[in-house]
Amino acid sequence: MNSSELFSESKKYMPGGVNSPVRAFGGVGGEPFFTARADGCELATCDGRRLIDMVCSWGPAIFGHNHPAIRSAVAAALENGTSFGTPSEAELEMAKMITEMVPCAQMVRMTNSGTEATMSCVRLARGFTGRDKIVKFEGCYHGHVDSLLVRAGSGALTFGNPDSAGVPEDLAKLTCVLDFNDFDAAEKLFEREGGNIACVIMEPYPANVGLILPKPGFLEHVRRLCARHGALLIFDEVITGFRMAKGGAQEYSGVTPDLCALGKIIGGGLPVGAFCGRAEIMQKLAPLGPVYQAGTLSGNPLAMAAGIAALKLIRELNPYAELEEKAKFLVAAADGAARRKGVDLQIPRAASLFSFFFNSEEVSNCKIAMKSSRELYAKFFRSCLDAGLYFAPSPFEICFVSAAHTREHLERAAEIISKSIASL
Ligand code: KE4
Repeated sequence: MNSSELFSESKKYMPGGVNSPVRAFGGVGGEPFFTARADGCELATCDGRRLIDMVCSWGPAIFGHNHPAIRSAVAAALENGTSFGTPSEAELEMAKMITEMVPCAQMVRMTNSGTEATMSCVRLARGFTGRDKIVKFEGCYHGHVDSLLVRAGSGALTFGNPDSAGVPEDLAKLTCVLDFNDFDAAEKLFEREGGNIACVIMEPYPANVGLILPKPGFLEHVRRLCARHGALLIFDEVITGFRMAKGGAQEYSGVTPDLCALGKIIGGGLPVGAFCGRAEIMQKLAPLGPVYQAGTLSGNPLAMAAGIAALKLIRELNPYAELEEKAKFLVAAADGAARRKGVDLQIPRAASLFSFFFNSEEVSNCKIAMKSSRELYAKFFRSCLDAGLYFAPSPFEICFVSAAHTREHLERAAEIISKSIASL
């Protein structure tokens, strides 16, 4: 079957025909393609097309798809079975690597997704502080956790339900929402509620409304407010972890949180999340402490093998300077084309992360991001896709480059980007 046939059949069995909403192309219109296989920076679709992939499975494929080192590590682990439900050596190796590479990590707990990781961080912060209120920033997406699906980003924003149905009002009211980069609002909230706040959870570089850059001093400001009022600072580094630098956004910014959620890259493409932080906090977790958290497949041997192989590649290749140069090259191509065309296009970039806002205003928070033209993004997306370049099917996501994007891929991508912008 081709993608269209697969999609219409899939819609009979899966809501929207997908297992995750953003994949349905609702943010850009049209029908999604189905992928048959992925190698390096290319996707082979069920329609016989080969696409240059700028989504990279939403972040995990930092070394490209189907990397031989990751594939062989999983194959070797498979010889020993798929799941034990007991402690295994690979979990120890993964925990050691994370504690060595992530500045805040003194102890680690593995999960099966980023959502589980952020959910566990919030519960742990509430258990550690004995407080109920939590703080997040509008547009930040932390997975589909009830208490965090409040003015959330990513697919929640794309589909116009940043406050998801099914979240009880009595729960949502414990979540205070601030505008990102609003120093005064954060200060005033803590003056009013400081003693009741268990934690602030934030994407240090929000990447689920498109990319928003923290203003100079903002991360430090939030860090100081938390310390002053006895609240924990949680960095959701599911995207930025191991993506911006070996030590993620906390290395890149120099700001160290109390807890950190991880995912994506640490799974090497298999389902993995993790959370980590100060030992005195992590030791509140069962079986040592009163905060319960668990998972049948947490630390799964195949997922550990894939993640360990990915982290070994990071140690060996240190890809960050190269990834940043690739991002700069594509940003420059898009910026030049937009100026020649006379179209308003903001392209924020930090390390190798970047996104496109068709907007005349610099985007410093979610409200400004929402003023961006969805129509122009959809036209840009479709034009690129028709020419063989796949960007995220939503204006509220970001672009991911990989170590597998060659000079030829980048030059082809730049050419497609330029022509697509010229055609708007
Ligand atoms: P998962 O539960 O999807 O593994 O992770 C949730 C999550 C948590 N925190 C951040 C900062 C995230 O970006 C995510 C998930 N990212 C989205 C894309 N922006 C995953 C793609 C999807 O939902 O299909």
